[in-house]
Amino acid sequence: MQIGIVGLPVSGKSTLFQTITKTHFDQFQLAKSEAHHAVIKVPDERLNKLTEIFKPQKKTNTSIEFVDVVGLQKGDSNSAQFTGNFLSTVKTNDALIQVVHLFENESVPHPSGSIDMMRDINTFETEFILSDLGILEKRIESLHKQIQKLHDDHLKHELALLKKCAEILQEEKPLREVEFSKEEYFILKNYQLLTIKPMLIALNLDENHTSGVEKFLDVLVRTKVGKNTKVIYFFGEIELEMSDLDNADAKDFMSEYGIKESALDSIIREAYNLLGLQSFFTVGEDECRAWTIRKGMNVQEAAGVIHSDFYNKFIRAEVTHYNDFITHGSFAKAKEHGAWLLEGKEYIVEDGDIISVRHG
Ligand SMILES: Nc1nc2c(ncn2[C@@H]2O[C@H](COP(=O)(O)OP(=O)(O)OP(=O)(O)O)[C@@H](O)[C@H]2O)c(=O)[nH]1
Ligand SMILES: [Mg+2]
Repeated sequence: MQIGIVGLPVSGKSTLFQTITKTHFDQFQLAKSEAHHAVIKVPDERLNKLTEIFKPQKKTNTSIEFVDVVGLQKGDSNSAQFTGNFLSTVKTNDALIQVVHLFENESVPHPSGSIDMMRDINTFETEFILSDLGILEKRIESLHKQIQKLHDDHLKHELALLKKCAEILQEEKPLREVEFSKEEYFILKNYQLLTIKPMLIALNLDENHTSGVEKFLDVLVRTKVGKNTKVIYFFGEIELEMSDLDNADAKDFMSEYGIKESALDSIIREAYNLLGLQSFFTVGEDECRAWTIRKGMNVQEAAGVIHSDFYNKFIRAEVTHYNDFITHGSFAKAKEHGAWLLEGKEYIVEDGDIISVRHG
């Protein structure tokens, strides 16, 4: 899974990127015009606990790749200028985090001269909408021409869909809020549209906001947050300072500032929600591992994520939920209590299942 961090100039994108990836940029890296990539391990207390119990040789978390997307032109940000470089880096992400500049910092004033959450979010949305409209209109034109020659039903169907999307965008509505069928998504995927991507709005606050955050959230939730959009907030500067501390010190630091959840934790939680993801585990003496899959996948599909052979030669799967395993203390005890089950391929995996695949 790849998540792109986007936003207007000096909103705190690189600050957030460094915080969640525990990296530190020097001036040279900050000025670089390419995107920065980093893969982070998704922290999971349950995996830690399983590792304590099984003492495997290896522990493997699932991972998320974050991209600090650069390429927005600095200076006049009344209208953000999307360069080709920016667009090509954004297009490939599964979801986007939009950072919004709400911190007051005299040495880093907001490029537009004032702090205004709704203005910034709307500016950004408008640019995304215009970019998508540009792509769709070009394709609609060429489809018209093709259909005149070919009279192909698939193309007609596609044309109707693209026209519907263009109309929605013209009403200034992002496509992520629209309910599409599976087939429609499949067609639209080819166009790598921006407004169809799930969006996490991340409000970058300063220490004066540690109480009263609700004020910002209320406004947003009432006016802006439709389907496939979530809002989180973080304290860019404070959390960057904190990112070097070990867990215990970081907890103290957070409670000192009244910060309830770190940026990384809230981003992972909401990104999983937005993308409809969940984790399951495999355990053993050689490795304890967390795997990420989409909600609704059956156990044969989940087995295929581990290895394609497990999918092809799937027989059954032993399934015990993490909570039951912890409650009963072992698979044998879980089995006595009916919490260890042998499931067929139709079984729908639940978040936290511990799975062992039996295959041919
Ligand atoms: N006081 C304060 N300063 C912040 C905060 N977040 C970022 N800054 C400062 O704002 C400046 C810009 O932050 P960056 O993270 O580089 O912003 P960016 O969005 O990556 O900027 P560009 O990539 O240049 O568009 C830096 O000097 C940060 O130290 C914050 O929460 N509080
Ligand atoms: Mg930056």
